[in-house]
Amino acid sequence: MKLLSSDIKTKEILDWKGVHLLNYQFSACSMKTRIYLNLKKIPFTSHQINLSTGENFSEWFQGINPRSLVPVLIHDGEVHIESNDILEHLEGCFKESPLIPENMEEKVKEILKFEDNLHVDIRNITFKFLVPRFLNKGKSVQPKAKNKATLNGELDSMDDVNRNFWEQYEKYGITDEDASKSLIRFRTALDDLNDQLKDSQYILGPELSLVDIAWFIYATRIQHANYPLQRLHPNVFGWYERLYANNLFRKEVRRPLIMQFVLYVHSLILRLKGRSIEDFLLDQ
Ligand SMILES: N[C@@H](CCC(=O)N[C@@H](CS)C(=O)NCC(=O)O)C(=O)O
Repeated sequence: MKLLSSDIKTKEILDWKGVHLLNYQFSACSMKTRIYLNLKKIPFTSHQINLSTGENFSEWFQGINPRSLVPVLIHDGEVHIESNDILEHLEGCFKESPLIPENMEEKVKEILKFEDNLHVDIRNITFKFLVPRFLNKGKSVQPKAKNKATLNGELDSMDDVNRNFWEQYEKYGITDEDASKSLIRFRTALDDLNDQLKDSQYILGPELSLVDIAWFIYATRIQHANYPLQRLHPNVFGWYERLYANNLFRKEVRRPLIMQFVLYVHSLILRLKGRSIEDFLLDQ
């Protein structure tokens, strides 16, 4: 999705030349775009927007993406949001080593749409089973600027969605009901993927595509949340391991040791309390 320059309040970025990615090291959608840029060998400048401190709610950032989400691509002064749209836009500009197999444009679009619809589910799973609530306590969801954000000159219906998510999360966390629904949706999608990968090296056949990059990120995240991918979907696990062997994938999903340690302790606590992802799966 390309934004109109008249909707951009942070005007300075309209002069930026080349490829710039506003992203956060540990955001799933950001990882997706970084892996893509690595694989395509597209030189880019990375600008970190720290989601854990709420930098995405700053006036500067919201003047670029009113939805307050990363990643954002700034390509020769044009602003593109939505990670899958960003990949498709870049694929249209950088034709070498294509990552959309010939005559598969529609199929790729369809799968990416499906993947995007699961984003709320991966978020529920992440904040229920992976990230402890106290880690989000320092996040400052700043009050909305008075003048409403516009997209394509119209009020954006997604404008307050992210802000509302954090307000609800602060009060109630992720409810058991929402977490269970999200787990079922993911398990069903992974079952289908497992069938697709039975006799195939990549999701769409013998060639690596955008769809593999997108699903690699989900497979990483759900395993970090201790989902038993190998046991429940062995073909997906095999495919994941093949991609993970490639450093261009692996380096973007790496987590510092201290973070691994904190998340490990949290996972032990969940297990002791009978609140782990495995416990929820048993109840389904
Ligand atoms: N559909 C969007 C989703 C973007 C999204 O939700 N990004 C997350 C990180 S993966 C974010 O910026 N969250 C902001 C926050 O946590 O406040 C896309 O694919 O780009």
